[in-house]
Amino acid sequence: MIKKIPQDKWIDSSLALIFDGYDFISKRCKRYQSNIFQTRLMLEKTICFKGEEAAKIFYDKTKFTRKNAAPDRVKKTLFGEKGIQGMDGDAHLHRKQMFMSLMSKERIQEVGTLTQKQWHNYAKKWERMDTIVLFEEAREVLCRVACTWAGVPLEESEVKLRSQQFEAMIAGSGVVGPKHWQGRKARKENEQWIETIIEKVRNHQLEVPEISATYIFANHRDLSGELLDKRVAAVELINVLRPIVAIDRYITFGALALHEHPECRPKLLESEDYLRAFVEEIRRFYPFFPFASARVRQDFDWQGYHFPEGTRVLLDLYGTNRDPQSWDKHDVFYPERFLNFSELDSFKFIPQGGGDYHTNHRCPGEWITIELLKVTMTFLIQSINYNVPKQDLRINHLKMPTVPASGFVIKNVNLC
Ligand code: HEM
Ligand code: MYR
Repeated sequence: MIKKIPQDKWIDSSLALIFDGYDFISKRCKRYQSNIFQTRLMLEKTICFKGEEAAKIFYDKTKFTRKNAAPDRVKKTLFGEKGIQGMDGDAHLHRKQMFMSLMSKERIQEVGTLTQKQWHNYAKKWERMDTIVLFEEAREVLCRVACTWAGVPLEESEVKLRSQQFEAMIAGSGVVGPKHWQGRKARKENEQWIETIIEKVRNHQLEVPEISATYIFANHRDLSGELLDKRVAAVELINVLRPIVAIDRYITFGALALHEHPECRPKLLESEDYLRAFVEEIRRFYPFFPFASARVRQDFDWQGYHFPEGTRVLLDLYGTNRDPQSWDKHDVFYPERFLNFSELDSFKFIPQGGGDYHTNHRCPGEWITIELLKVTMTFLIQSINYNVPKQDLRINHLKMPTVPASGFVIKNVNLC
């Protein structure tokens, strides 16, 4: 028997999404006593669901497609157009391989080492500064790291502009109003910059290392043997640069976690396993990527509910990571939970998506994210002393994406 999916009573809930932010899906799941409900977003019927079982079906490629799944406003800011996020089938597998080829152990270690060096350079500068906003500094550090690692030349005079452009694309994706339009503008300008670099590599005006993303993407051929359109190559290269810069938010959350849980500090230095667990708990606990979107490929039934072809579906990533049905003490920051956690095939821990890296849309940058967080937490504990003055550290859940209000201010920095 087909069960009726609980329906949100409003004609359109787009405004509610903006007002409820990260808690939009969880709040309604609670209201309807259900892990699934139907609503209208941007005037379109949308099924929202959360939890481990929902994530398992969401990553079944026979049931869902990514074509035309992301909202236009997200494509115009965060993702770009005609990039990997909207691809399916063999074309997606082939494009995904291009990203996965960057993720060898050596290359990940390299991005970690670059980050370590940049933190030390910045710390020397901080010793002469009165007040440091970690979120803003991390953005620049990561922009330098991302460009160096990916083979994108970055003039010293450009660092601020480019890091701000990446931030604008990220910050503009989940909001309405001027910030959103700044995000669109930043994407246009950033794409032009990267397109020129792709062109220069192709006509040998610019030499970049053969292992770099810039070289690999500029020379990548699609399944028909054609080079990527230069705009698409730029969109994909930005899909490497921008998310590395986006780690600035996790870093800021990580610094907050260290501040609020000082008892973790000695354990972090003693044990590599604890460090990893702490980093995983940062990714589970703090709100970052709220939902993933897809469309129903063809009609099917799941747990007695009917999913009609073409319907947009949102999977609540944040709500799944904090789902009380999957997690003890779901609302408590408790790194120990990850000491005995097997991530393999887990659909309950999905901060960067779920399923298989090669064949599905799971984030190929998870290892880089983990490595840079490990390096940064170690740096904050081992390499500098600092004070944390009184400030507004609240995390506004209505803002997507969010970060502690003050950006995490530190003072009196000394290199140890
Ligand atoms: C996909 C989150 C860092 C590159 C994704 C997805 C999420 C995500 C939720 C989509 C999963 C889905 O659609 O099912 C994050 C977060 C990051 C991060 C929170 C932390 C800053 C990175 C990094 C890189 C990266 C460092 C690259 C160096 C990508 C790409 C995709 C993706 C290319 C598209 C994959 C596909 O469609 O097959 N990420 N990511 N991300 N991420 Fe990340
Ligand atoms: C990246 O740059 O790809 C990494 C993380 C960015 C997170 C930004 C959160 C965006 C909020 C709205 C997205 C809604 C997707 C359906």
